Amino acid sequence: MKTQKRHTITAALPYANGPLHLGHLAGVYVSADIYARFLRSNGEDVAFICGSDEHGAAITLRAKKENKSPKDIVDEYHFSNKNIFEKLGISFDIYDRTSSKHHHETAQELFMEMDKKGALVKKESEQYFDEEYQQFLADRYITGQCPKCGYQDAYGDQCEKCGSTLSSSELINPISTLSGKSPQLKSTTHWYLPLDRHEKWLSEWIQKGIYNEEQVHNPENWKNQVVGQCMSWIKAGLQPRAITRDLDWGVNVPVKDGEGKVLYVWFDAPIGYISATKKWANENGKSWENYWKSKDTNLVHFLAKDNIVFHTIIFPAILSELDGYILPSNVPANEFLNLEGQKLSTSKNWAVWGKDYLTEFVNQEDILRYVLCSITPENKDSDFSWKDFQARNNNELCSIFGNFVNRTLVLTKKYYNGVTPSRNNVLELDVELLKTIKETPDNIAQAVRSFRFRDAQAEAMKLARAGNKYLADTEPWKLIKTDPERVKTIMNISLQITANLAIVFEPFMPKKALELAELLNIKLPRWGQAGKDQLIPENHTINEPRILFEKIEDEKIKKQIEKLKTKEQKSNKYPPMKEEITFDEFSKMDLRVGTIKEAEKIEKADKLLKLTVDTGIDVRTVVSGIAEHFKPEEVIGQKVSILMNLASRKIKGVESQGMILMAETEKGELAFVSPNKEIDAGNTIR
Ligand code: B3M
Ligand code: ZN
Repeated sequence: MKTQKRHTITAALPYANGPLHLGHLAGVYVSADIYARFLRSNGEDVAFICGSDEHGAAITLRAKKENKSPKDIVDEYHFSNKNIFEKLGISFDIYDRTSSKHHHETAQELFMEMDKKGALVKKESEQYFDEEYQQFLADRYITGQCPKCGYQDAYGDQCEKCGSTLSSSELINPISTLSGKSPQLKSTTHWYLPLDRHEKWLSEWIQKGIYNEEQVHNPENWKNQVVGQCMSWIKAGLQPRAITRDLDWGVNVPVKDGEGKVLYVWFDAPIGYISATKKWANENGKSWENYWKSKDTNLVHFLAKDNIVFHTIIFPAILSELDGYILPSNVPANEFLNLEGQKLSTSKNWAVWGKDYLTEFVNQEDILRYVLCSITPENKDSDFSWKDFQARNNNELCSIFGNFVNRTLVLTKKYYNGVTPSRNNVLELDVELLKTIKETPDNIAQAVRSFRFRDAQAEAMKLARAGNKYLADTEPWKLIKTDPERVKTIMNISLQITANLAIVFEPFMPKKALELAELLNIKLPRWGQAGKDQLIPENHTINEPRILFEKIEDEKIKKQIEKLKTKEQKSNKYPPMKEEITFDEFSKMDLRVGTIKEAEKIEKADKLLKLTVDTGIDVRTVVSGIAEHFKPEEVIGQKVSILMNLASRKIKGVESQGMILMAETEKGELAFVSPNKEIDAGNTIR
């Protein structure tokens, strides 16, 4: 395989609608960073591109929920996520944003280029429209019953219960999440990417690596699960895909009839890679086109498995219609990371947040990188557990790597006042070790280039292990009395291993690598120097020894596990607490004791009872969603708590005045909230 010297490396743009957790880091960014750092260290030309994905319904929904503007949301998370990446040493050359002007311009330009050459199809179709909000509803703005499994709260694009991909027109009883009412179908125009036209070449490209009659990648280097996902899409038949939306947040559609519409987020987001490259190139005196239009460039997209088809089918189809763009040579998607055996979930707060880690494990960023790399879900889902985290730190980083380095530095200091001793006659054992030093970088390089980051790091660790064993076997602390000449050789070789460890661990633990170089009093050498056994010359003086890795105590791990457990209880059992309100806000509610006088079913409404309630000051009708729990005759005479001054509303044609309070268990069972001694209707509750 020809080794390319120029690389465009992209990492999926995180949505700026929430904080980063370990799943994001292990799934995408740690792998991508190792790859980028390795290539840079090897002197290759790298553009490592990322940024915030700031469009789409994910953002506008979050904004609505928090009563903020989309701009507020993306500003908040853009900067906080950027900061987390920086602290973890993820070495993006640029961390851009898709809400920026230059991105909008690039996305519009490329859309127009495609539109002009007839690569898009304009089509009218019926879409759901919310009359009250005067707005067409993007998929995520519609919920309803899943036609496949019956789940009540499926989204317009997907059912989270059974995982089916849906279109909003398939939902049974669709409801607008804006008004809570059922939306109407209304006709609207959109632009489509006719994926059906691309099916044939995409299939050739994915399966055989052939594009434009040329072999551009070797399909054997692609992960099975990536090829598998692509082919199952292709086999199902590719359909035209709408690339515009009726929304007011996003990149405006820059052509006639485009008013009030924006580009679909999955159209503009990958173009974000291009606009970010342009910005970076401009600012650094480079030509962006070299990174996107040169056949000598190796384009690699890093992402997790839920983003595969966007990067292997949709974005390539877009690129193929644009002038001169290359396609990715690989899309080494990772699977998912679980947490303590359970699926990570942002909404259930079942996650370890990057921000929390950084504040609770100060100066231990590289430990996280090391552990996440060790458990990267490269070919199947994997699991993060705090116990395992602790074990990898204590048993591998401290007891092997740290122990070896520390002994080497301390003994050098003690025996030679920190001055590197000479190497004299070399024994069989030493020769073996020198061979390991020499072979290690090539083994790592090979693994990194084939996206086997776990293996790569394990290879680097093997060298530390070999060094540690060398000292344990030769016991220089004993030999120093009987054979001081031999000890010189041993310590010299140990220092060479230490220097090599600094180089080969740089892609994995960049801060520790620098610290190590500092301890050795050398400038961290580049990859090209790795494998050499004269990196530390005779008579070179090292710095004062210091411990490189600290043990993590049980107490600290216990705290983390407990923190997760409370999260679990909170998220699974009871809904989260609502926002704080003032006493004045509370006292606006007129709550009283009432007595149910009559009850009857409401036609065509399985859940509702029509109740006649004596409130002491009047007799009124209240519609209540309790019919699945109580028969009408069961509730007559029941004392209840009633919210009197709730604005009246029509429910299934019946005017309802007020609301009966019910206690609800986590299983959905209902109980009346009523006074525990005889109290007349009309008395207040406060
Ligand atoms: N914003 C990431 C996600 O699905 C999505 C990636 C865009 S990459 C162009 O969480
Ligand atoms: Zn379903």
